[in-house]
Amino acid sequence: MYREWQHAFKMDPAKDISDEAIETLCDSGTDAIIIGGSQDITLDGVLDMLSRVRRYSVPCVLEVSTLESITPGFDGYLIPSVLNSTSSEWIVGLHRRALEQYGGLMDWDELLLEGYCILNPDCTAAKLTKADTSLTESEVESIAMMAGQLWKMPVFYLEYSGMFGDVNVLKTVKNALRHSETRLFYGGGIRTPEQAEQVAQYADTVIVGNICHEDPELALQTVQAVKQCKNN
Ligand code: 1GP
Repeated sequence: MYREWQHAFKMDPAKDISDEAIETLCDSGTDAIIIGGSQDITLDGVLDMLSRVRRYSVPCVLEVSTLESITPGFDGYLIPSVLNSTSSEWIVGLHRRALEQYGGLMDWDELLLEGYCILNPDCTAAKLTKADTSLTESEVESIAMMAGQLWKMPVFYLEYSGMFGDVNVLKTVKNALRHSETRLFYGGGIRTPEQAEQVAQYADTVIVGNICHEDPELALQTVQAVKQCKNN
């Protein structure tokens, strides 16, 4: 189903959001709600948000960041691997340990591997995963080729969490993935419909996060901006 996503909201279970805002965003015409975050993610927080989003028909997936917060009930599970991490822990380490524990119980069809490249040095995810954010554009291009052509990952996620990214880098990544089946996800700092539209020209899926919590009405406008750009 992820192959059809043009727009998704990412809601952080550790951040406040009202029931009205959840209703507005779930009924907005977005293609999916991703529940995920990188700090203070608890099972209680995930369950609370899942139950509030589940009232609506929009697909709801969990982006797994800690083993303790995994719970059944989602339409799917996104598994990040941070390709520009300087620690193998965030590329394959946690994954291996998860499988040692849960490998026998997995429904493999529900899982989606995301090859992340995190480029905002100030974001929590970059610090946590020890990402090398000093990469040149051509180094990012090589990582995208590795994910797309060599490893044939289903998703390459260009992540600028909290900061609007470099559209030239996005364009280069799109080009690097052109001969692969890999879908390009972009997320980071989208605060206006114009920014959403700019990114939608290159990213297959545009992900809007923080602003869901800060200004849901503005977040809502990004759906139409992306849909219009994609359907023109
Ligand atoms: C975060 O890519 C998402 O993982 C979205 O980023 O919160 O900056 O919109 P923002």
